[in-house]
Amino acid sequence: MDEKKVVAKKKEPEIKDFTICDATRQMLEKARRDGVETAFDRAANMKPCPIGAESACCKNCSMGPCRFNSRDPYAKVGVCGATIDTVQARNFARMVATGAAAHTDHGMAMVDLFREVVNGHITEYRIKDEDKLIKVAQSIGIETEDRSVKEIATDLYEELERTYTQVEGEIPFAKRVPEKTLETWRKLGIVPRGAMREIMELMHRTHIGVDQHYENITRQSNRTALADGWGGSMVATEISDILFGTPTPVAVDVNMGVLKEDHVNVIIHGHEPNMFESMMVSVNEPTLVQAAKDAGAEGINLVGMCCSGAEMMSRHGVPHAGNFMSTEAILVTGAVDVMCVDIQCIKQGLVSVADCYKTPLITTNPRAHIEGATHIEFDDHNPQKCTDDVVIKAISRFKNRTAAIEIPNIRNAGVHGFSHEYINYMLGGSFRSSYTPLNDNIINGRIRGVAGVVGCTNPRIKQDWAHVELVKALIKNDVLVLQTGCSQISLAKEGLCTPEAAYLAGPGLREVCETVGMPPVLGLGSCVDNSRILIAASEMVREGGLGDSIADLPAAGAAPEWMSEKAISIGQYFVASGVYTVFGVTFPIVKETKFHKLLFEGLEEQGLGKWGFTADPYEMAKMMIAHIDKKRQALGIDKARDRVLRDMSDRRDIEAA
Ligand code: SF4
Ligand code: MSK
Repeated sequence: MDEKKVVAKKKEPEIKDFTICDATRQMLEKARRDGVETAFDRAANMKPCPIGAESACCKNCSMGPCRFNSRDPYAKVGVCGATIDTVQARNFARMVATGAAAHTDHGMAMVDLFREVVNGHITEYRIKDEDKLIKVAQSIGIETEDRSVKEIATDLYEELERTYTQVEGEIPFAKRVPEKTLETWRKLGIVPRGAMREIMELMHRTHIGVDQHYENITRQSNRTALADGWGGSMVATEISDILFGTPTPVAVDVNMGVLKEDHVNVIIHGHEPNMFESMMVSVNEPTLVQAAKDAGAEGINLVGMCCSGAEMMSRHGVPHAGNFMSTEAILVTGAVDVMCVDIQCIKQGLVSVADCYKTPLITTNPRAHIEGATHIEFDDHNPQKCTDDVVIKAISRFKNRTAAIEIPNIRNAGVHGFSHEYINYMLGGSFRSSYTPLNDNIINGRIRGVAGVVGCTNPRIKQDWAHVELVKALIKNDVLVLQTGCSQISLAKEGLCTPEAAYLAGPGLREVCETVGMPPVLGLGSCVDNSRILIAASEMVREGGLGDSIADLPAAGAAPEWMSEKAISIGQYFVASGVYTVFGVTFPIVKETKFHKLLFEGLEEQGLGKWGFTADPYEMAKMMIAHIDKKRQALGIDKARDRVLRDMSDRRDIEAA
């Protein structure tokens, strides 16, 4: 045998193991032929650091970094004496703080925009949904009778600014929290004051030598996460609805087949509605449409991705091309004439892929530049300047296209845009709009419970697979599924966001879906719109018959393919709101620790929800259903009931129970 060392050639990972999305798979195959690398390849080539994966290290000061042994986590302490519980609680808290900061900074930008619109300093946007303005104002005690829209709106932005800047007291939307849930929070001292204060205090507490009790750190993590869910995120959703319109169901196509070879294709990816609202104006601007035609195109085709896409789709019926793990792959089509991004979940790897296909990658937000991308700053006071420039760049790229075009011919129709207001209307009708039919159907057992299945896709797990298998198992067992973000797109691509998908549901849920004409999987929008699920849960409690707090509801949440720190903040605010929340892929702490026990058991004993973990979607479904059944039993609704027509006195009895 040759003396030379024989180096075994590393086996290339198989593309079929990366994703169940056929369009993404087709493009990953082309990428391999074209010699283009994506996050799927990098994930396959980069083994996750086992210590980091379990947060079993600390680098909060230069006496460290200190590493712990996850097999024997109490064998040693950090140089400063910090225990594994302190270190993990601090690491987890910093994830909550970052995720909450992302949502609240986005929400604050929406309030800034709202204020400028109300004061007449920005005229490109206006209040589109006055009805929603009035309802939101009323929900936090603002007088609306005999007052002008401007007066109500002025009071509303002044009040909602407190969500961010207030230093004492309770955030405005605490008024929407069911009484018993709020009582628990007050007892635990976790009602948020203002998001800036909570995030600042949490970061302070995680500095070396400050808060060194994992329970106390977690109390502040709860408070900060709640400032996100019931504060930053909820304000972002409500203001966006007021300014740009509350979503109502709309039929939309999803998947890469929404690209058009003979059009100038413009993709929006990120999270901020002000940017894509302006882009919608720019792509319809007659001079730009003419310029596109002069360049040989049939027109301009606007398409969304990730959460900007989910929001545009819900609100305006703009087609959606794919979720987080498809954003590099779509560039491989060669048909994207511009990808315009703003904030959050924008992979830096897009730069090199875009470069391979000569697609301009344009950053627009002052908070988010990317080395190698072109920056055209977006300004709310003159929004079209940026978006027009982006479209001009796209037209120029179309004219000079050199890349070979291959667009997967796959489009999946579906119905999206189920705001909590619409769920109310849909189930109750315009004369009796309420959550009564939903609660009744849960009480009589047709619907076993409600699950929120949300969150990202992640190259550490086959794209879309866990979302799809989990949701199929849930609806088969009569669990109604509410969705947001990238998860919603996973299910849309499988055709589960259509009323016809009711045939995959259990007999009870199927009957309800067929009666109402709704899909068994309801898409509510972007990841910020998880706040819609909180409001729906509060409405269910308020409606009566399902307990007094969110923790009493036969409900559960899941993020089976999560990857971002925002997901951790979302998970924590669902847990702190009373929801059993199960994550997949990995859970970033060591199992055999007191901190783990606190998150997975202790919080529930305090009257909140709790965390769960499994990477297996079938096991996840079982865990969620077991929890739903436990709650049904506690409510005394676990026995199958015959349908009875209830009169008012029956209803009063249910409410009193
Ligand atoms: Fe180590 Fe303590 Fe410094 Fe963390 S804070 S790096 S545990 S010495
Ligand atoms: S974009 S946070 S990958 S849902 Fe909201 Fe999708 Fe997760 Fe980002």
